[in-house]
Amino acid sequence: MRGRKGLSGLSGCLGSLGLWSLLGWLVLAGSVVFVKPAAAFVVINEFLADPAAGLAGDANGDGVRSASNDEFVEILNYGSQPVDLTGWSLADASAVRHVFPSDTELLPYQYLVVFGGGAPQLNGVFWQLASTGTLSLNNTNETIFLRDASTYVIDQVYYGSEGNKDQSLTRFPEGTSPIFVGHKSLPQSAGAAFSPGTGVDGKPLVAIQVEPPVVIPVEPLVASSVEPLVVIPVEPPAAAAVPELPTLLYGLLGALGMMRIKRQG
Ligand SMILES: [Ca+2]
Ligand SMILES: [Ca+2]
Ligand SMILES: [Ca+2]
Repeated sequence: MRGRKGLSGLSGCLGSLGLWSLLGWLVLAGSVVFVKPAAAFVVINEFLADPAAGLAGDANGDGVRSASNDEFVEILNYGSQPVDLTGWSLADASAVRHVFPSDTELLPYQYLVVFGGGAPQLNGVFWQLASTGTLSLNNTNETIFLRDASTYVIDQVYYGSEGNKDQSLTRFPEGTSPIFVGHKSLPQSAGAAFSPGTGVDGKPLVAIQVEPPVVIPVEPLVASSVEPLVVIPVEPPAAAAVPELPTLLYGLLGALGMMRIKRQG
């Protein structure tokens, strides 16, 4: 059973994320100890192991407080791509408690909360009920695993006595913080003990807006006008004045006459 479903379509693209869990690191902060994969985009973001007594513990909003049905695990896609969670699972230290049904797609910056059971009444929240009928989260000393369809551990959280405080534990900043803190301890919660399917402040997570690159229009190349070549008329070289034939003959005869006069002299 599930609530508002994510858009279906794109298939999963983060199957290899499990490899990153090998890079997991251990952080001791306050008294909360947990292990987080180095760069997972889908994370366990919040969980409630110990619903408070009375309606204060009615996390799923169905008007009934249940120590088991009101337990929840909230996961968050902090990446920029949709993730197909089909076949992924949530488990505690003992057993798999929930297998995400087919067509479970988590959009960027979208939350999905899995409740132990009940009949959730939460407007606009993407929720599912534990497929095994229970999450069975110990209030103390428990580990929660999120695995992909290939059973690689995508994220895991260990907690001790912090889980037994009538409130959820949540990452803050959400999605990225390496530590979990008590939900009520955050000013943004305004005293709320949990925020299944929303941010600590009860609102959707505001995605980091990435400005699209500014495209500078490129003016089409304008062919530069080329002046036609100016052809300078070249005067043909003036032919050397050639004496006319009669002039040549007279000149030649004259030269012969001079030669004869010189011999006679
Ligand atoms: Ca419990
Ligand atoms: Ca309830
Ligand atoms: Ca939350």
